[in-house]
Amino acid sequence: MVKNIQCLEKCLFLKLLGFALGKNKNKKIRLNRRQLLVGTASLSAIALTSKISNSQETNPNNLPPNVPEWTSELGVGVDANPYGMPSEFENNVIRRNVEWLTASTESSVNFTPIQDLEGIVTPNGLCFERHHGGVSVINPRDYRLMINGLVDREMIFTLDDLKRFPQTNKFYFLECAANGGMEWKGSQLNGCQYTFGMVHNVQYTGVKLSDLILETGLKSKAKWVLAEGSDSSGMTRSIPIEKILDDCVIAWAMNGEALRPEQGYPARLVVPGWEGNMWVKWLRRLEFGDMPYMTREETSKYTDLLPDGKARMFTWVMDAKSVVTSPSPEKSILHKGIHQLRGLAWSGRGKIKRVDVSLDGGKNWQTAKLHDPVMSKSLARFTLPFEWNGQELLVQSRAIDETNYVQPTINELQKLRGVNSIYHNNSIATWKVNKDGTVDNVRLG
Ligand SMILES: Nc1nc2c(c(=O)[nH]1)N[C@H]1C(S)=C(S)[C@@H](COP(=O)(O)O)O[C@H]1N2
Ligand SMILES: [Mo]
Repeated sequence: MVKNIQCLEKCLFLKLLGFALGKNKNKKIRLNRRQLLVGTASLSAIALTSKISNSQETNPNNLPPNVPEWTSELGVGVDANPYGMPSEFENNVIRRNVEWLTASTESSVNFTPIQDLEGIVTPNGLCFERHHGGVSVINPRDYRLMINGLVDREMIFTLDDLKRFPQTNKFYFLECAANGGMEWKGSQLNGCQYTFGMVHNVQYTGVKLSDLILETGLKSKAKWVLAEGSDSSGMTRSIPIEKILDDCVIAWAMNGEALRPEQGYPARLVVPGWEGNMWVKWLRRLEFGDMPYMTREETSKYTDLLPDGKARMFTWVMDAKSVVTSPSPEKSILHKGIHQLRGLAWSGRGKIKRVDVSLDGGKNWQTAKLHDPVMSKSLARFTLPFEWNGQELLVQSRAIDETNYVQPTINELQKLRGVNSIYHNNSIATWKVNKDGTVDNVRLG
């Protein structure tokens, strides 16, 4: 159990790579949809579900000029749903996990169904979850945040204390550093959700740490902060003081309501633009110190083994990245003619400046439309109309952020970092639209 928890993120993906290598000993790793469906129960279940929803037949009695059945009877009353749920016809829009990637459900991950979402806000119930020791259940009356170490006054805050400070309300994306980790060596998972879905974007309400610190005071020697979670995983990370004082937030609400238990109820750390692992949930303590604490999560984990045997560490920022969410492996093209290509782009360094889209595997590029609002360290929505007449397409998107950083190809990334990494794969993905309109995750070159 302990071993499972400790090596999960690495094991998960190594297991997955092993799976691919085992099946393709002498070939380049290139699994197609058919092979994956044969190999995995969870993916076939998804194919089945989408088949069911696609095959729901139209009832001609409900079509004009007839009076549809829902008009001739009373609707459901206001007492039916004290807390509203999506339409029953949207039951395919759910978080999903990959069973054979999962050591145990308590130390696991599921994925946001980004292919089914519009705009830039992730609904609370669809935000991917990543926890190393399950979801803690905390009565907010028993919640305390302790601040100790190199401060003038060590203090303990209740949740109500935190809510009396000036508040901030900002949108930020959170991306797990392992998002797309399975795709380092070759295309593996045939889904937008599985290859890009460890990201969510919500509006956080909370108190800026720079405001909270005015209360405790800070010793001049304080250079680092240890953030500690109160869940069974004892998640701990070191964060440099410059970042803490710049834009870090202790949040108690997301998208207007209290944090969901999965997201760290009643309070979590928000570390805008930096890897998800640092956004400590169920936050119980901040210790100010003069050195990084070198915890497991920043030494053995969340470091990248490079080709020369050295490892990169403290790889905090999430570099610019984008994905076409439709068409995508889950979003086939169903008819010929004009379509709206849709996608998401984000950067941990600031605002997205431009997104380019290619339909021919990167030979020609067009500039997509970026939709307002485009905010710093938040998902941005892009669209591009295109015409499809039954031809094969190789769809790609490339994000450029306000620092002029350009999202790399996988070949460029592998040249720098080799193929042993799990974390920080922000490379351009390729979706191959087949002649029948189905779409596959492929690797070019
Ligand atoms: N206390 C605690 N904080 C945690 C974790 C955890 O297991 N325990 N997981 C981290 C990881 S690896 C990620 S990617 C994000 C996921 O946040 P989410 O579950 O809100 O998507 O939380 C981080 N914070
Ligand atoms: Mo993560």
